[in-house]
Amino acid sequence: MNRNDLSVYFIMGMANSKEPLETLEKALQAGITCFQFREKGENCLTGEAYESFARACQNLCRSYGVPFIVNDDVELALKLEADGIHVGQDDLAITEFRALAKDKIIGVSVHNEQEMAFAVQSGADYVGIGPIYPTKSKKDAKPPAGLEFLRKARSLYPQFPIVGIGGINEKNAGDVRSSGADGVAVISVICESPNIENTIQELSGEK
Ligand code: TZP
Ligand code: ICP
Ligand code: MG
Repeated sequence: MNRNDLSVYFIMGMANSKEPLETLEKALQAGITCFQFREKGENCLTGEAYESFARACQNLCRSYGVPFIVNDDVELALKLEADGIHVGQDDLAITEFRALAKDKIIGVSVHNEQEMAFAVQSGADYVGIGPIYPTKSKKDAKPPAGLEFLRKARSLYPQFPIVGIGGINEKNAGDVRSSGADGVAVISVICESPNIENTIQELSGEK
């Protein structure tokens, strides 16, 4: 994958926005470089509604030429021919997904050197490191880890695509980048922004 695709990586599901498709379109217009469909939590969609919401997000991403990544649900990723999948440590083994989807992007959440080494060896295309800062968007998130492991990961893997996640906003995004991340993965700072265009410019380091 192109490391630039991680620059401003927007993640969203129904739970994160009152008007999710409008929010996604504004974010695409403003220049997000990657999107992850993450339909989780209480009252999340299931069945046909889930699939058609996913397709609507995918169609928007397509029209802006932005990669559409599915969180966790390998079956959905394959059915929709998504551009990739993002998995956690307790989800399907990376090698199994690779066997099913040779050309797809595979992202993996990692929290320490051991998990990172395993993801890299297994053929992941990028890793997500976090939560860097406290987050309200993931109930079962691990305690915030700060920038230390991110710096370490970058020093161990100078070229490997890495995105930081968790509590990232306009003010701290620069610190995440200068600690080695190719980009920032965010939910709430975009979903709750009164000015999505401005927020995305600031996240991208252009402002
Ligand atoms: N994984 C680690 S933190 C997180 C996920 C999915 C949530 C990030 O959301 P926010 O609102 O940008 O902190
Ligand atoms: N990193 C990314 C990019 N996405 C996630 N859902 C996660 C970590 C937990
Ligand atoms: Mg998971």
